Amino acid sequence: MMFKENKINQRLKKLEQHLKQENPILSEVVQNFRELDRISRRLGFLQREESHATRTPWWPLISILGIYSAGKSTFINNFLQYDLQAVGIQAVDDKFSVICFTNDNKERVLPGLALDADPRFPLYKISQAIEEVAAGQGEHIDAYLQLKTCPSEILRGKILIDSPGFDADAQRTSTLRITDHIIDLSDLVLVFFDARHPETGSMRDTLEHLVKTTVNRRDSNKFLYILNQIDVTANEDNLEEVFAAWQRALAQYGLTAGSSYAIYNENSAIPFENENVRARFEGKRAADFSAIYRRIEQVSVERAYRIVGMLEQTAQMLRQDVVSRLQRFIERWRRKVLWVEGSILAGLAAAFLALTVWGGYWEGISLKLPFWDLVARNIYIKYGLLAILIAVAGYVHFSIRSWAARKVTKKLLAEIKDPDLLPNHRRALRKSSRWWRSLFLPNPAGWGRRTSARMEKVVDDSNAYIQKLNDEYTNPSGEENGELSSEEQAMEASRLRDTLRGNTGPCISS
Ligand SMILES: Nc1nc2c(ncn2[C@@H]2O[C@H](COP(=O)(O)OP(=O)(O)O)[C@@H](O)[C@H]2O)c(=O)[nH]1
Ligand SMILES: [Mg+2]
Repeated sequence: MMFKENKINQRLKKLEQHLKQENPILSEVVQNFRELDRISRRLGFLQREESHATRTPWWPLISILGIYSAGKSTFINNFLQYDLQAVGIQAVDDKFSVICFTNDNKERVLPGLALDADPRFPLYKISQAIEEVAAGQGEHIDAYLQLKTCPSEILRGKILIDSPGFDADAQRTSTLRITDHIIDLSDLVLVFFDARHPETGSMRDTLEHLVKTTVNRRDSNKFLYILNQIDVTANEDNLEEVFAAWQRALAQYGLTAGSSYAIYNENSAIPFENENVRARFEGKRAADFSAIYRRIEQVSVERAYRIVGMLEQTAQMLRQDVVSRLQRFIERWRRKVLWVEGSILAGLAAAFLALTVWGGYWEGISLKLPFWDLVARNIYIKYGLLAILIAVAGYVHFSIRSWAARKVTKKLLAEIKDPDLLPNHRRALRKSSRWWRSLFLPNPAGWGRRTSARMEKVVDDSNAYIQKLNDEYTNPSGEENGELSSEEQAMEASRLRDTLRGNTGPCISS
């Protein structure tokens, strides 16, 4: 049956190859995830086709949301330096486009189904989520989503999502559901507004669904609010007014966190009449664009740290949560079985004693049972009775074992917070309490000193990866990276550590 196992193996191999080009450190991390997979399978925690690696989103996800015609697609084309997205089309024809890198040298469009069915992509099983909020819409997944591949080098190691506006009423619920889902999964969310109407009704929808629902999030600093098309304010030269009006509109919905920017697209911009104004606008545009691009680059770095963090957390979870729960299980289970069986034996002994005393079969300290001679003399009866006794005792013993295992399992499973992992925990508990496993084995099934050492090594490795990532990204000597002062670097490094510690990132659950 080895060939079946290869499916997940192949997938991990592909991932490894892909990451080798993008980020060699992460491709080593895949190896460690494999090691954790092996350990987890021996513990019974993972099935053959499951992997901890598929629970990790490997590519940073940057989504571009906002109202229709705010210039989202134009921005993406400009960012990619590639004419990928149709610009200025009707909202009705518009879909969410998940944009991934390809080295095929030509772009390709795949139906939404490709995204729904592949756990490597961020929108895996999105149709289920849609079905929950809009019955019947889940099967029309292709009407909402598409996968686009693009050979732009700038895209390497990232996934972008371009989104439609919120105009079409019929598809509203599903569109909003997908939007929420995408926001949850994203590492960075660019919310686009346009300076042509910074506070009018057309923006209310966007404000309500993007701003109001997101201000209280823990990850609210992943939102960048972008006022686009500010070139339209050039001729009246009232950028400050328009910007202030926009900020007020955002504040009205409670937005205080996150950063805001003002930009425009040079190629789509209306001509500037005044040279001074033009210079000012170009300055503003250049500054804000580079700030936005820097955040986008930063996201890849953060994601690398987060993946390594995820590796360590998975190892810790296995050790502290899975293995220690199994150990507690075994202890409690053993105690329960011994206690129940002890009580039964004590009860039987007491009953026997009481009956024999009452029957007057005791002569001093020796017991004279009337039928004992018969039993002792005939070996058939003797061994027959013994066999029956053993069978009954065995039956009772194994019934008690499995009853106690069920009881203890139920108690321990109630502690588990993540319902997705319940079947895994249950399977591991079951594996450690199979009938052939002695009650007195100190370790859970699949766990021992060697496995423990292997796990230790994964934790050590993940610390080493952090060091490597630090060397690669923070560059303490500051020789090559002249942009950051040492103070900024220290801040950057501490921000990365916070990201690593605080946020496990979105999970693709399979
Ligand atoms: N004046 C001006 N027009 C823009 C700018 N960015 C995009 N546009 C135009 O706005 C229209 C809508 O752009 P598009 O990218 O399709 O918007 P989307 O619906 O948000 O994807 C197109 O006709 C673009 O040429 C900008 O910065 N300034
Ligand atoms: Mg568009």
